[in-house]
Amino acid sequence: MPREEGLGPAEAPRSRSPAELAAIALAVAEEAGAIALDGWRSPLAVSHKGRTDLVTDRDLASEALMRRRLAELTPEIPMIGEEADGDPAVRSARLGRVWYCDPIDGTTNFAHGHPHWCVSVGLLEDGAPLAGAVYAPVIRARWTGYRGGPALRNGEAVRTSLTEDVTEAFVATGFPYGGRELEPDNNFASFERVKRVVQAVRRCGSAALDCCFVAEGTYDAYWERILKPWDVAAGLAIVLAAGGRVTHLDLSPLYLERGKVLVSNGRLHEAMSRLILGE
Ligand code: LIP
Repeated sequence: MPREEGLGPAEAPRSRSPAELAAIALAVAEEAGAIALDGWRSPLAVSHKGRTDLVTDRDLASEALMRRRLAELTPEIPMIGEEADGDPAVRSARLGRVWYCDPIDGTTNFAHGHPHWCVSVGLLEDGAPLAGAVYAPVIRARWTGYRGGPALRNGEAVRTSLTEDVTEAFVATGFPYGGRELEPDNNFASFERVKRVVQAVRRCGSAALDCCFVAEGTYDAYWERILKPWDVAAGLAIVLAAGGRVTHLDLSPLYLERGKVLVSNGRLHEAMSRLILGE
C-alpha cells in the first residue's frame, strides 16, 4: 500500500527478529548507562525544562550515544528520544518500527544522587511494544523482553506475580512534574483510593523501573496518568513478555502517546482500574 506523504520515513524493513532487536537495545542501554553512571553523584550541569522537570548534561550525553549507536546498528529504524522530541511525523505515524529511548529515566532521582534511575531503550512496531531493554547501573540490574520471547532480569527468566486479592497488592505509581495539574491528572485522588485498599503503594520515580518491577513480580501493578512514550516503551515490552497486562486506566487498548498507563500481573487489572478511576 503506498504510504501517504508526510507520514515520516518509509516503513522499516522487518528483517531483524525481536530477539536480535532486544539484544541491540541492551547493548546500547549498557553503553549509555555507563556514561550516565560516570556522572552520578558528581558535579552536574542541571537545567530545567519546567518548574520541576530537570535535564542534566548526562541525559544529553546518554541520548547522544543512543542516537549514534542506534543509527550505526539499525540505520533503517528512526529513534525518538526524550531530550530531542523527534520528528512529530514519526511519532504520529504509528507505522513501522521506531526506537523510543529515555536516556535517564528517573532524572530527578539521578540529579539528587538517589540510586533509583535507569536507561531505557524500547522499540515500537506499528505503535505497539515489540522489544526493550532497561539498565539500572547503580542496582546492577538489566531487564530485557520482546514479543514472543522471555522477560529476563540479569539473564534469568522472570514472570509477573500471582497475587489475586487487591487488599494484598504491593503496587506503585508516579506523579506528573509540577504537581499543579488539576484532578484527576494530578493523581492525588487515585492515590488515596488505592492506598486505602492495597497492602502498600510505592512512588519510586522511574516509570521504566516500575514496569520492570511488575514484570519480575516485585510489584503486582503500576499506574501513572501523564507519561511519555519513551518512559515506558521498553518497560511495557518487558511486562508483556513476562505475562503481564498493559492497558489505559479505563482498560482500553494502550496508545502510548496518550499516557494514562496501567500495567499489572493481569489478575488485579480490573480491580486496580476501578480503584484508580473511582468506579
Ligand atoms: C519520570 C518518570 C516517572 C514520573 C516522572 C517522570 P523522567 O520520567 O519515570 O515515573 O513520575 O514524572 O516522568 O522525566 O525522569 O525521564
